[in-house]
Amino acid sequence: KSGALKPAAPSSSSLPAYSHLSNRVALWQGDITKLEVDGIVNAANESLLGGGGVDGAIHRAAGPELVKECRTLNGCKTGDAKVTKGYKLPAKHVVHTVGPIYSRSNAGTSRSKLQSAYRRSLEAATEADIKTIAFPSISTGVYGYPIEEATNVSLEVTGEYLADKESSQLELVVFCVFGDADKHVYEQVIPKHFSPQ
Ligand code: AR6
Repeated sequence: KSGALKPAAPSSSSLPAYSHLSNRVALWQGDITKLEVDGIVNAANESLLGGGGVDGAIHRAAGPELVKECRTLNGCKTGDAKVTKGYKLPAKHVVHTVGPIYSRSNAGTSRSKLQSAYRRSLEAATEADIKTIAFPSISTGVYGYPIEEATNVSLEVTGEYLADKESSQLELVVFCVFGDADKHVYEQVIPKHFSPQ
């Protein structure tokens, strides 16, 4: 009798410890490319041909097949979203969206474009039969959108979308925060939009 312990499951197949905000919404801190969900959202640019930040991380982890598929899509307008396969990612699909470059003098337009990026991502995910999806904090890096306002937009649009029965096939939306400061902001803003389960 060996008495050996069962080997630990490889980390890629173990479910991350999401902290649930409601039965269909969760917050998770870490690298979005590690998440084993149906779809991860990419904060891309209009070319869809890659870049820095989360876009660069997703393309590196997915491998060169991703940019090949992206080349066939003819870009993506700000506020719109397009779906590809996930290739070497643990996620089956990538939902590429383009958030606005924040403009303080045009804050209303920036806000409606950010709302549209979240809404179109959720719609495109629904069309692709994605049931579990993870979002990074769109536009809040290189594109300069203030994190607190962007967080309100992401939670508001997602809450509205999930309340609509047409979207009932979406089982889980994960907000993936990278840094501690962003996590803190989500924790502050969440109670305005979701009541604890
Ligand atoms: N996992 C999760 N979140 C991440 C990761 C990661 N691996 N890496 C960065 N973040 P940004 P944007 C967070 O700049 O502002 C690109 O060049 C990051 O901390 O990636 O929408 C595109 O090609 C921040 O909170 O996206 C575009 O040109 C968030 O992701 C432009 O940047 C978004 O930051 C898009 O700018």
